[in-house]
Amino acid sequence: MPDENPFQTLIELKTGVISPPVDHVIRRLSDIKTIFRDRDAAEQALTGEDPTVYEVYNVPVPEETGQLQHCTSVIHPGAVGDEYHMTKGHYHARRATAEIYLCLRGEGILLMETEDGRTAHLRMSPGTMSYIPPFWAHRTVNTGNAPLVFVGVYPGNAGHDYGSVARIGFRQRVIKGPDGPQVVAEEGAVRR
Ligand code: S6P
Ligand code: ZN
Repeated sequence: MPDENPFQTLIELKTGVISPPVDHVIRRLSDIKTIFRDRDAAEQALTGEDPTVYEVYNVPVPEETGQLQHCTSVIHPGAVGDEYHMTKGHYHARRATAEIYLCLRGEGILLMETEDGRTAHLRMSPGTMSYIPPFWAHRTVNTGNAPLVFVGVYPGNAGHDYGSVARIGFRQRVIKGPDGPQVVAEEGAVRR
């Protein structure tokens, strides 16, 4: 029997802010500095302010099979050394769960990889709807000068596994090249 009522939220397309107010996660550089390859540049940046790298607005939905989690992510423009601002990146804890990203604003690159070593990336711009299949880790990179704003929708029971990415790292990075953003293979061993 249905025990919930339909409901609706409103996304401000320019900022990604959802109303009425929902769970709001703020990731500052000090929280995620180890994900960038140029640790000196990260420490240098932290001698000044502690910039907000990205924010997530999560509509609260039960973490159960059958539900659909949905949220906006806002990655602020900027770089640490020659590497663009990006998310921590994760696998879903329940690996066999997919996700859709609908880009509302900005320019970016969605990096993906599997535990058996496959890699992929997709460009994001307003209107692109990217499909992250089950079993693919995902990290999003803002390669533009404006906030990268996108909607994510994924199964209610997916959960998040950050530990695997933190241990192993991503096999690809996005850096500033002479002709714009470049996707490069991570140097050296995969584990670090
Ligand atoms: C959740 C979805 C996004 C990310 C968000 C931040 O499954 O993929 O909402 O949570 O973009 O990235 P991260 O890697 O810090 O969770
Ligand atoms: Zn996800």
